[in-house]
Amino acid sequence: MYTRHAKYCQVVRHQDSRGTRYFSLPPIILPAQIFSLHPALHSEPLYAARDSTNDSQVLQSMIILKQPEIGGEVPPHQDSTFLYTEPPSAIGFWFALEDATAENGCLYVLPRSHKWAPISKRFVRKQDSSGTEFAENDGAKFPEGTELVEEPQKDQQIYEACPVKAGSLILIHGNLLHKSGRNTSQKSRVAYTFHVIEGEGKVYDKRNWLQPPKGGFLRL
Ligand SMILES: O=C(O)CCC(=O)C(=O)O
Repeated sequence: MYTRHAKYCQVVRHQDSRGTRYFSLPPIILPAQIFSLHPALHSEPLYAARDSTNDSQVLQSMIILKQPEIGGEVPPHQDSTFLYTEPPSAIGFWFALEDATAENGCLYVLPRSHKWAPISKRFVRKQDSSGTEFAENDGAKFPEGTELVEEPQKDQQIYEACPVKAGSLILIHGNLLHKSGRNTSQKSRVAYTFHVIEGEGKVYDKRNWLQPPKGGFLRL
């Protein structure tokens, strides 16, 4: 296993003895140190994968298929808006199952936005049970100890493409603004993603649109 680093995310690729380059699908136990020690993470430990004692829990998992020519875009968002804990702790694990390029709809991120972009909204169930809505977030807007690390950079909205090879993993901080483009190519783009939250010392909000099954979320 080796790692490749970028300003805003970290990519891990796996190669087994037969030369295939795909992660096995969960359950996977990721070596936490790989995600926590590199300077690309701005010298702060990546909080959700920091160690195995924080009662990490796996929430939704999805296969996201963008079909050739018609695969749609995903608008800019922050994952902690959708998977809110108090304080925020969500982190996305995004695995490319096929090469992802700017042409077939790879991820785009707003570099360093996790340093200044607060979780100002939350996606919640409506109180009358008639559906879901965005609500103001009156709770913590950054993970514990990382509040207002940088001044807000609202005028810097230049997203960077994150093209990766099949088998790569991109870790997405819950505050990081990211999106993905349309698939305008002849090639499909398939990704597998799931999200992890910390259980210890964090409260998974009862208003969140996604609620745990009986017995709670899967524990890592
Ligand atoms: O795969 C995509 O196109 C978008 C994925 C994404 O935004 C996410 O997993 O949070």
